[in-house]
Amino acid sequence: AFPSGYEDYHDFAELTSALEQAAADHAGLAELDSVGSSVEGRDLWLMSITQAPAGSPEVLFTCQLHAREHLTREMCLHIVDRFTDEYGSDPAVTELVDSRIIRVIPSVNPDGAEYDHASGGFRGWRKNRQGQGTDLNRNWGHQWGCCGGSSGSPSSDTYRGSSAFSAIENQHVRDYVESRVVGGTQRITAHIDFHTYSELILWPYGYTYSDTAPGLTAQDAAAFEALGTRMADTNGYTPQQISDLYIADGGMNDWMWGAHGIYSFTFEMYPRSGGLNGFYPGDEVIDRETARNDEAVDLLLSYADCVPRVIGASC
Ligand code: 0X9
Ligand code: ZN
Repeated sequence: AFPSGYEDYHDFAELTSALEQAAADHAGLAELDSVGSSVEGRDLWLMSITQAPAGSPEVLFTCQLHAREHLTREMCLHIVDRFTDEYGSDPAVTELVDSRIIRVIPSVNPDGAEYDHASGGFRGWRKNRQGQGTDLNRNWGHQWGCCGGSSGSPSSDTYRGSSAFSAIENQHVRDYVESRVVGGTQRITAHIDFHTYSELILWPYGYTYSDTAPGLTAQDAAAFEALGTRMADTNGYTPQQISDLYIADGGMNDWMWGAHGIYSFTFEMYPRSGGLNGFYPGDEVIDRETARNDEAVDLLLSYADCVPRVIGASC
């Protein structure tokens, strides 16, 4: 369990039961799988939700690459709950579930998360639990370690690992994403990686300040900006390219776009500002701050057939 004042957050056992219950309650609509095990042997859960024909556009939501960003696990659980519980009653949910394949990985870093809260307080832990820990958002294989946006010191909070994909958890998520290349086409077209905090919507690249780069044309950048801005209009976050924040190399969005052409965003959730405490809002904010992203999530799903449609381009 989480410490007092945080009881509504789900620890790993509670996450596992909640997902198993959702799958049992919604057989034929939601299916629970694991993409592999963490360093310490916890399942990296994957919930798939759909009533759409095979071959429909797939959208991936990932949460908690960073251990202490506990609100993001609740965000992914909220997505699971909404697209299962509201199917057949909420018309927007129903239409999306009937036409999209929704994939949710609620915790990419379950070992780090458990370590963060297991003592009864919070440790401010960010990385996974492999050796001194690797920053799972600096370990992806597109321009890994290229540009001063990560650290080569194992003790650093932004340690990039010994090589791209040295982190076990990233290997499993990478293999899963690669498995969605079917007949030469990547089925996943769009993605949100949830983080906390700062209330931002971010898009590639993170490794360079340039707005365009190899594999990122002016039209691609315009589509990212247009959809990022449309989503930000719904939740009040600030939309910007990742590197407008700071240079980060080896980030998940860069690989998802650079290696797979997936329109991949980072959402930095509530709060807008704060120190270390910003990672630990009480559980009373969970409902409000997860529901806050409903419209943005729906917008991404609705454009998943062809994201460039957002700027009037075709696919
Ligand atoms: O630095 C990060 O990894 C993210 N911020 S956080 O405070 N949650 O650590 C920003 C990530 C930007 N995204 C990529 N570089 N892909
Ligand atoms: Zn983060």
